[in-house]
Amino acid sequence: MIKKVLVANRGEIAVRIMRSCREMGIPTVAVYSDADRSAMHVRYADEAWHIGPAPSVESYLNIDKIIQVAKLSKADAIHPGYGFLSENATFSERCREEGIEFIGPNADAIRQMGDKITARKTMIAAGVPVVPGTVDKITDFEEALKTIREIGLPVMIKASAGGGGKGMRLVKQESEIESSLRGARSEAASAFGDDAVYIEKYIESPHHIEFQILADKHGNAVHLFERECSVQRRHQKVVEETPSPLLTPEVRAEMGAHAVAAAKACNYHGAGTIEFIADDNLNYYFLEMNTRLQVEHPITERVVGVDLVKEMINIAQGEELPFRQEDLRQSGHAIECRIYAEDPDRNFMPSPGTIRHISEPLGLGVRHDGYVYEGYTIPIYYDPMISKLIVWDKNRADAIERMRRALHEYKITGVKTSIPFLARIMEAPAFRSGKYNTHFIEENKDFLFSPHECDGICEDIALIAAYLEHQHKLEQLKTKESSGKATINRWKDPQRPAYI
Ligand code: MV4
Repeated sequence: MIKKVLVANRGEIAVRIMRSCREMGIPTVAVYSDADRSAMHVRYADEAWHIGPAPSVESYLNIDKIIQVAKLSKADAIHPGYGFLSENATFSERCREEGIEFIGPNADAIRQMGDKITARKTMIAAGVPVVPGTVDKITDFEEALKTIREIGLPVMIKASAGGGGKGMRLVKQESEIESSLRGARSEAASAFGDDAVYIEKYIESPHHIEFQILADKHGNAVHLFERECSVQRRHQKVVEETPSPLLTPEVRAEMGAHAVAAAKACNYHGAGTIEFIADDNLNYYFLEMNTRLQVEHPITERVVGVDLVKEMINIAQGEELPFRQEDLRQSGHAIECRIYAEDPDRNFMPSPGTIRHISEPLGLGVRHDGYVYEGYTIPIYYDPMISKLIVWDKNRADAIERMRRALHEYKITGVKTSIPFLARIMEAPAFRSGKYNTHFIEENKDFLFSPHECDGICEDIALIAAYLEHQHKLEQLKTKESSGKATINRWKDPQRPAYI
């Protein structure tokens, strides 16, 4: 049994993992950099250890330091969260060598899925549909030309060591093949230290649909249905929802079975995600597997009723999955919005700074996974995501209204945020109809970026006006009190602004 968990991460995900640990009665260890001395995960944990300077390579990516802290603090397991060391095979391996349980898959599965050419081969062998394209890496022009003539233009040249949109080239004409191949290979070599590339047919207007899976160490695996993640900007997810408005029950069941087959094909254990791209006609293909807990996991938790972090911990300590596939159902609809400290009106420039005021949305069907507080300064060194807002309701239309309400309640001043932009997405007819694909933001930019009343700056002005009015009233009351004429209790003043 796991006795103490070191969380090798920061921000909202570190706090979220520690919450499950606390519910399970497992003490937690935080690690933190110079930039995170006053961070929420440091305050939440049962103990916290400093691991180095602000830059990630010297702190949250420093394997030796983290292993050293695990030993000194007597943590017998490490949860890596997402990002940082979460998909680092060497780290998973090192934990095992040191007798520390890595709460995630073993090194072989991470390596096998991290290399996209190997992943494609594994999926083909397991009968999972992959995007038409090459099985082996492509090195020379003649080879590339032959393949491309077989599968037809347009194609994508992708780095085998890439993923998540890194190291990709779209090729529309034969004349572009030579330079794209050379460019993709040298980019892959410098970015990943591996110049292997492969070619896939380009799927026009795709939907990004991913299946959550859980697998234990006894050969049991289930899927927890899908997430639709087609609202993206520069390969950065913005809104996710489940169930996908695109899928039919039949296709969902079929894709789920393929997702389970994919997990079994790499002897997977832990939580993982099988990414597919699907076209409007519901043709779907395996894209890649993410061997970690994902940012958007809470929508699955809400609709399926499972705490994924608890399941990961139980799997790591050798337990069998507590449910079979037929025990799992999707109930209602969940949507997640990622709130970033960035300015949608200035091309999403990062907007680091100090949180002056925050009032978080609450109420029926709302979950807010965050880590910032009033007076907290968002460091420039890490991802600018402030929090995730997750709502649930019985159906999609009601969930959208609930998200609109929650975004309306959410007030942050001090930094610019993507909240007004997200509110606009909830109002976009293309989103509301459910008929959107990965080009949604690009195709709806006129609607999404047109000026409209009371977002951003207007909210700030309203807040300042309410505050000044309140101050003015207090001054009046003070004057009356000092002259002995006060008649009302200032705290019961019905004119008092609600949120000051
Ligand atoms: C593709 C594709 C079209 N055809 N592969 C982008 C992220 C990475 N996971 C794979 N990506 C894509 N791969 C083929 N063969 C289009 C994309 C793509 C995309 C995929 C999902 C969500 C948003 C996207 C935005 C642009 C391109």
